[in-house]
Amino acid sequence: MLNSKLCSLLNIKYPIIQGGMAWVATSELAVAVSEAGGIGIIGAGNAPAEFVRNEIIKAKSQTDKPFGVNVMLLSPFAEEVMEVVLQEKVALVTTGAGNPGKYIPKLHAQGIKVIPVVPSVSLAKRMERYQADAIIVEGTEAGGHIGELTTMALVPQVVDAVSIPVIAAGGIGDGRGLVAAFALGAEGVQMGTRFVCASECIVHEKYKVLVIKSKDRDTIVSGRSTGHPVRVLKNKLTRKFEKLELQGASIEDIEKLGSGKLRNAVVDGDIEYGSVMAGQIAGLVSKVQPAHEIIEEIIIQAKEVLQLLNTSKNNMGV
Ligand code: TUI
Repeated sequence: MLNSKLCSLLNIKYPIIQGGMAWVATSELAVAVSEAGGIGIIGAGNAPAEFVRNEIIKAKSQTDKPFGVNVMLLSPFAEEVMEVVLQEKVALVTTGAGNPGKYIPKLHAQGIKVIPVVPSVSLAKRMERYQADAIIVEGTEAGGHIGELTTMALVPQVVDAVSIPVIAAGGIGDGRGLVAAFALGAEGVQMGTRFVCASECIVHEKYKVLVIKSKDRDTIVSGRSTGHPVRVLKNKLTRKFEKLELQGASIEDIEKLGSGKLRNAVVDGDIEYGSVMAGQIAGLVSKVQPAHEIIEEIIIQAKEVLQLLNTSKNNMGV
């Protein structure tokens, strides 16, 4: 089961994609995940194209394994970043926060696989029509910019609606989540929050500690009123956001409070007034460990769960 269509599509050992988190997912993390048998992703976020090129060159110098780049389509540099990934011919492009349809023919012409992240059935179907190689279906449990539906409800609906491989994301952090995703019809998972706490991840130590300390109800969605809802860990910034949104502040004022705040948390370790993006699974993340250990642990647990489900004691009376 674990050797799925996603593994053959991307030429990887395990069906695990690392989330392309802005500022967080640098070449260091991407290389570590790809070396461990998943596929690492460099998150372009709002970074200028030459910054992304440099990260790609760094990753190429450190691994022969395939890796990808996530292009955040709300970025003012999205067009230029696409040019860079075309020139550098990375193995995979994932996209977030928009419709990458117009870029797909050019990416395919360079042999680059394209896997958009979508939050709904209609977008998944549209991406299939645009010839996407697979689709990452992200539930609202995820960290960062999110849609409304849960992974549990959305994944099987997308699986029924498209023929391309579906990868589940949002709320997945261990082997149980991996098996659950396959039960819903997925061919793989994307995980972000668990990899935030990889030793190789460059986020500030304080960010990792906050994720590790956090419990089930410690994330909140801010920015619903701006049309860009973002899941983050609760802190002084989110309390300020809540107040502003309650007071009916303008979208411009609220966006001003949000912009640049992710960098403050990730790079400077400002976990009080920075934006500490994380998914609902943060409460499950208990330690910092190397990416290869995270992946091995998940695969071992997934195999144990599968075995357990196969035993007669647990056959749900059938
Ligand atoms: O993109 C993400 N997660 C992100 S991007 C990000 S950076 C950012 N920061 C502040 C505000 C906005 C972005 C942090 N986290 N996940 C994938 C994802 N894509 N979730 C939802 C979507 C999405 C939404 C609308 C994909 C396509 C879409 O299409 C709309 C349309 O029809 O064009």
